[in-house]
This record gives sequence, C-alpha cells and structure tokens, in this order.
Amino acid sequence: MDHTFEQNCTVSYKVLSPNTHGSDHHYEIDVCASAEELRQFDREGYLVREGLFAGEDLKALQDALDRLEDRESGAFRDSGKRSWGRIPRHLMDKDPVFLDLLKFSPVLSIARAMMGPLVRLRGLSARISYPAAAPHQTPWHQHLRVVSNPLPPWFSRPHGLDALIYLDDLNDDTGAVGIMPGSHNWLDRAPPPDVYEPVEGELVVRVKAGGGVLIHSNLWHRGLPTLRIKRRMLILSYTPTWLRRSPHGGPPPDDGLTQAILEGDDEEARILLGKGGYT
Ligand SMILES: O=C(O)CCC(=O)C(=O)O
Ligand SMILES: [Fe+2]
Repeated sequence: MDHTFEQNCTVSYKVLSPNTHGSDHHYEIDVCASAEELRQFDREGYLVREGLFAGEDLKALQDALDRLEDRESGAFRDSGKRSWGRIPRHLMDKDPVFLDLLKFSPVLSIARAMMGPLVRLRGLSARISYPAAAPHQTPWHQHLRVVSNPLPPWFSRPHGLDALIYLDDLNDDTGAVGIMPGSHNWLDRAPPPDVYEPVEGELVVRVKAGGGVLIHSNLWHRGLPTLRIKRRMLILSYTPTWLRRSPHGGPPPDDGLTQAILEGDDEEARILLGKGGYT
C-alpha cells in the first residue's frame, strides 16, 4: 500500500449564523491529504499514513508512554487471561508531549475536512499489548456503536475520526491491525460479538513505527495478537463539538494539564477540549 500525504488540498466551509444578528463564520482548512484521499476515506472508512512521526518526535512519544506506563502500572505481570492489554487514558492531562497532539494537523485537518470545522477531542488514550500466555488482542469492534435499529425518523448518525498511531512496527511479532473497508456505512448490523478470527473482506494493515491508520469511528476493526514483541499504540480521536468526550476511564484528573488550557485564552484549544464550539 502506498499512501503519501505530499499533496495537500484546501477545503473551505462557511458555518451559517444561527440567528439574524450574528455573522457567518468562514474557515479555510489546509488539509494534509489530497481531495482523492478524502473521497477514499469517506467511501472506505480508512486512510493509511506512514511516517506521521519519525526520529526525535517518535522517540519522545515512545518515552512518554513508557514513563506513564511505569508510573501507572509498573512491570508487566501476566495474568494468564485473555485481554486487550493495558489501556492508559487521558494522556493529554498527563504529559506535555501528549498535550502537543491537540492540534496535530495531519490528523486534525482531516477531521475538520470530514466533519466540518467544529470538532473536539474525544480522547487520547493508548493501548500497550504484550506477548502473554493468552496473547493480547481485540475482537472485532467499532467505537461509536449507538445506531438504532430500525433507524428513527430523526436519526443522528454518529461520526468520529480515530487515528490509530503505532509507536512500534506492526508485523507478525507485534500484531497487525485488521479493518473492514466500507463497514462504517453498515448501519443495519454490528460487528460479530466476541470474534477474534478473520472475517471475509478483512484488510490486514501493517505500518512502520510512527505510521498510523485513520478510521471512521464506526469502522469495524480488530487488533491481531501480540505474539513475540511488546507493541505500543495511541488513539487520537475527534468528533463534532456537540458529542461528549469518551466516557471510558471516568472523568479526567482534576489537576490534569488540560485544565490550564480550558481556563486560558486559546479559543481554538478550548473548543477542541469541549468548551463551546456551537450555539
Ligand atoms: O491495537 C490496535 O491495532 C487496535 C486497538 C483498538 O482497536 C482499540 O484500542 O480500540
Ligand atoms: Fe478500536
């Protein structure tokens, strides 16, 4: 697979004023993707990105995650039970290296191109998986599974973008990621429950450390087993501003790093953290 993001495009949106006194807001987004890539993302529900991070930037993320893991969990001890591995949450509250990702344009610009200018962070979490007696892996799943069946007359479809960012090479030792192209548009069915096996039509993706796979939050996907080498990933997620942040992991820590930003005067950052952004 050969996806590059040398070719940027510009997307312009006008957000109409909600009342007769206000004025329309114009946004011009310099998108880190070509127009064709955006169309493919819409159609297939995924976009593969090599080299989102490299060199010192990649090392800084790896080190920050290792420090956090050390602090929160210590050395890995195998429980012998099947699991997803370790999932530290609220990363932006815990290390400035992670907070720097709030406006990471190779992801944020695409989120805005796909969902409009008014998006917010849903969360930044990580998944750390180890080779274990029962190898860490995930079943097929999707992230915003709130689709009613039958679809109500005023159904509001949940959209979100999750950037799965890999801090280690994906291969048969660490575990690839499996995705089902087009499945984000399947509103009449859910991923098969508790299934860890391939499903027909699956695309198995391997990227190098620093690469990622951007997915629509409702794309069916699974993390293949980590068999021989520890594997680290980040999930950077955005939704429209009017969705709540991820409920997983409870509320953010009171003394987290995002607090100062919410109280500060960087309006764009405040919107990204969920304050305002719509009327
Ligand atoms: O580890 C992966 O490749 C996917 C993990 C995942 O889907 C998740 O943590 O939600
Ligand atoms: Fe997932």
